[in-house]
Amino acid sequence: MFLSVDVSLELLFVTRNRHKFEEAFNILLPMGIKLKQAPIERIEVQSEDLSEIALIGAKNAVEVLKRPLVVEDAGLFIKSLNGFPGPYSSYVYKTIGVDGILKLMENVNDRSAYFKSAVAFCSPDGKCRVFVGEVHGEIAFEARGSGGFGFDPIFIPYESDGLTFAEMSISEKSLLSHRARAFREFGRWFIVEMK
Ligand code: ITT
Repeated sequence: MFLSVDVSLELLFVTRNRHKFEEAFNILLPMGIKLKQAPIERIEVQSEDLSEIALIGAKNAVEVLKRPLVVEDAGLFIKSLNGFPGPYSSYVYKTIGVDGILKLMENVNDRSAYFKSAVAFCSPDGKCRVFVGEVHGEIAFEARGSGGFGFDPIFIPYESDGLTFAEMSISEKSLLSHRARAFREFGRWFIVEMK
């Protein structure tokens, strides 16, 4: 689908994760905001709070890049594992991965979980804001699908008729995802702010 929008607002997204970038790009473009990827490493402080992690990352990045930008911190929170891997999702994905999570969930009946995204915006004049989004669902019993990234093959959002995120197209995922909810909220605010 082609939408004719006047793309007049440009903004950096500091991330090395091309999947996150692609999702966010497609969410914001129809709102008239064009993201550019700044694939540099961001500062990731140790915290339980994704908003704090994203905000400190954005404050640090704006000092270096001196341009308006966003940083996103996201994670998967599994109820029966007391919220694990949560803020440690990136490290857990790289170490034990999807199979490791499925192993931890063997014989666990309560499979409820949610993804959360915190998007932090900062501009060089010192203005910063954080926007959050969540999607609730369940951990699958086995990995399914080849789309997406990270824990997508084992996450079934409640609103999806049983499909995992990895079985959806990027636009289907973005109808429901934590990232889409946080970035859309950011976009609505940013458009008004930039007028
Ligand atoms: P940057 O720090 O460079 O932005 P990252 O991949 O490390 O990239 P995060 O710390 O925000 O970014 O991501 C945490 C991990 O959580 C990510 O690597 C995935 O394993 C998982 N994750 C986050 N959002 C996800 C999504 O939409 N689908 C599947 N897994 C996701």
